[in-house]
Amino acid sequence: MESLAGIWVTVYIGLGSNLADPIGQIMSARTAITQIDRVRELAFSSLYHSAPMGPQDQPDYVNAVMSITTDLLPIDLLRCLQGIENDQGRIRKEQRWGARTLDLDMLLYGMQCIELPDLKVPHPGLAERAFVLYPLSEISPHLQVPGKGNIADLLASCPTNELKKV
Ligand code: A4P
Ligand code: MG
Repeated sequence: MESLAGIWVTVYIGLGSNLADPIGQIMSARTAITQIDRVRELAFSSLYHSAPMGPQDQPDYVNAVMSITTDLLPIDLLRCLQGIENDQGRIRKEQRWGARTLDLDMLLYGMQCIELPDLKVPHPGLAERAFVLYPLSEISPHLQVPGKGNIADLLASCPTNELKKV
């Protein structure tokens, strides 16, 4: 695996699950992420129950956000995260935003803006999603989101959507 030759970056990852013991899925994913070579955990938010965004005929989600530091390149880290999704029984269906055992989204990679076919960073939905913004601000209350402004302002204009701490 390539690395950025000693430049360690702070990366934020959104975790979500609404199938097959969501809390257990999130905790297993946390362990798996910390076991990736060249990754160290910095912080992990509370777990939150959230109503589904997208199709409503699916269970509620459990969401959390973690920060890590790594010198993996963004695309290599994405492949590692997708490997963990697959290991935890993720099945990709046609339906957009359908139920899943585990979803790992790369929310931020340092202050970089990335526009690759397979990777958009900051994650495109970040600024509108209560289930991302609340846990993100919990672990990083002064965060600046590239191209979007500071987290406190984003939070102030985002309804809680009945988000509840587990
Ligand atoms: N991709 C591009 N940028 C990224 C990034 N920053 N992080 C590409 C991760 N992946 C990224 O993802 C589809 C493609 O996005 C991948 O091939 C990757 O290369 P996917 O995980 O296969 O599919 P998806 O997650 O269903 O699609 P999408 O559109 O990314 O959905 P989201 O935005 O992840 O939303 N409701 C609640 N309450 N809580 C949730 O967590 N999550 C979703 C999924 C829907 N409703 C939800 C929740
Ligand atoms: Mg996703």
